[in-house]
Amino acid sequence: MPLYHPSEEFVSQANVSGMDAYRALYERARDDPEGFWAELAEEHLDWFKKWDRVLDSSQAPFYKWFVGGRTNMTHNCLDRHCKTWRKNKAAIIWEGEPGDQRMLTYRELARLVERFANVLKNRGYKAGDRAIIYMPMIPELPVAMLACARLGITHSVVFGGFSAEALKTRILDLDAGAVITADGGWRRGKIVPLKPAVDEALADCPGVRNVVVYKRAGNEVELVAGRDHWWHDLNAGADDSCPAEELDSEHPLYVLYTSGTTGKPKGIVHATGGYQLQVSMAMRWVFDIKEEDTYWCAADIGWVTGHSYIVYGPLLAGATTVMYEGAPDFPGPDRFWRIVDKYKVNVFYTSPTAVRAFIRSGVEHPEKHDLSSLRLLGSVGEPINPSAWEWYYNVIGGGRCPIVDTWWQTETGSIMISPLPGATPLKPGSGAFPLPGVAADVVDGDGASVAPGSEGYLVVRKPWPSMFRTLWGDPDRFRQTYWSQIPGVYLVGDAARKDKDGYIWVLGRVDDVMNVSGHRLSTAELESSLVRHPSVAEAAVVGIPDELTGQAVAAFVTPKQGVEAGDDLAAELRGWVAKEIGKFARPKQIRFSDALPKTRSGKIMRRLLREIVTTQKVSGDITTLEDLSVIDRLAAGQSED
Ligand code: 7RM
Repeated sequence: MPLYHPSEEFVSQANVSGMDAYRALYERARDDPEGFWAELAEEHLDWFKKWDRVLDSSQAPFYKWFVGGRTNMTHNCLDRHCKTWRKNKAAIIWEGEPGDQRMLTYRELARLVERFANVLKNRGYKAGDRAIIYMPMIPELPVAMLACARLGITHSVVFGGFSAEALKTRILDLDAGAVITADGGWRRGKIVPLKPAVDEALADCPGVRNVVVYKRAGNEVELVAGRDHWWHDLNAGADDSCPAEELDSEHPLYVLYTSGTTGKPKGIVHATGGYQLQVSMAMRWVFDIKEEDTYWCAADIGWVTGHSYIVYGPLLAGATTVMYEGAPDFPGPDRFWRIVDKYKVNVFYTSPTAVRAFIRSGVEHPEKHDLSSLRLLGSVGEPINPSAWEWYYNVIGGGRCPIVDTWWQTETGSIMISPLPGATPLKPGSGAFPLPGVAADVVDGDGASVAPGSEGYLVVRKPWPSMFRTLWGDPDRFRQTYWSQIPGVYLVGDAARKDKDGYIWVLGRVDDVMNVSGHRLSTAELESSLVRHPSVAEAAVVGIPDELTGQAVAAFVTPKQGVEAGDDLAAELRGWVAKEIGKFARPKQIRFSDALPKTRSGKIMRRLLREIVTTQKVSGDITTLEDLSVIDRLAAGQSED
């Protein structure tokens, strides 16, 4: 396999220049993690009050970082920069799908954030409260997040593609007191309404006292008197300045829901101090961020990638972050390259799913545009196939841009395993090595490191500053799911291989979590949704490899007695899932069968279903199967989307 070395030109300007520099950082962190992180925390962030202790492990796995320290995320993202020449630097360059543009300087962004923080304050919200943010990709989404952070209101962004039902579950789980939303947003030339979903969800959420609605798309909305307010009306009566609350380092900054192995999504809780430090360092080490860079992460802020690398990371770094509202293929498949060319983007971060879609639509689209401003590319969300990597490297990067294949999770908060672009020789498809301060390893079932060349479970052996602190309202599940299989070690849930040179190759999930276009989905969540449909008796769902989306959903459905199974029911179930969870979760394949393969203890054998959808037959062990004839009957009755 060829190694791709960074050019001398790249190495000489890099923040971490050469492998020796990486190794020095890595070893320093390994030998004295607390000293290492403390030094960086002093150098790269402001604190209202310095911490008493760097790390408190006394309640492990409920670790605490920078204990006793006081800080505020928005002070470090905004006020700090506004005291310098950066007050007039572009913080956010935004492009709406219809082609409208906005550019917000650091000072202008600070003004909008402080004003909206006053709106929330005037409505009685304060540190410790929770707010749900359900918005399109417009500048007011980061403004709302930062306004919450300024006051210590823990925010939870719900991806705009989620349905009313998914929104309701999250509002109730968090017991949120406010919802910040918009009338709608633009996607593929159409308005996607958001406010009606909020109305539907709120029918069952009496705890929400105020809904603030930003007018983006102009679609008609109903405002419930006393509860709902236009953003612009409340803003008009609010003051422009609002001091940042001096919050505890461990204050919960946000909760982001992610799929687990049960039907109930997990509320991943992130704290303030450690998170802002590690995210800052990733901007420097991984994205090699420079004062003059135009940086674009093309994710959605509804996922953790957008939290850490569209909003918090770039603003902490004082960088210019690009934000785009709409679909990558609207009005044509070259929209992304048009944006790169127009704003002369230097650092570009996207997902393997997106890269596969670009490959499918053809090289003529990137070739129409001048992409020579690009100097660094990134990938995140799933393993990138080596062939897609090479296409990305050659066609988009012109053979001159290192690719950082960044492995991390909602739980880890920040990038954990990645090449450093001016140091690491690249192997297409591998995330290479752990970042300094990250004790990642590949182990067997007992927690022993595997030999080079072997596969095992990916783990993190030591706490890290941006780690999630708990699961909202469910500390037992936090301990149980992540810290108990191998005592004291964080179990990631991914399988990985360490090769002869120590490069880590992440292979995918070991549990029943699917990854569709970089969106995590649990089988259980989908199955519960299907089974809620009046015609469905039972359902089992597995992920199948998909050229475009990485994985796609295949559903096995047993209809209720007397219900006619066929294309009509399949179409109805797809619509049902779209409404209950979101369009991206719609099953690609639906197979109807009168029974599902189960063990004697009643557990559905998804492994067999996976084999059936991929190979059309079963060759593995079926000795625990209760009814062998089920297998033969399962191949029938498939419906493709
Ligand atoms: C950032 C994010 C996390 C899961 C993770 C992996 C997979 C993410 C990579 C990857 C291989 C990568 N957060 N994953 N990045 N697999 N190489 N570079 O995606 O919580 O939504 O998903 O995604 O399985 O556990 S996430």
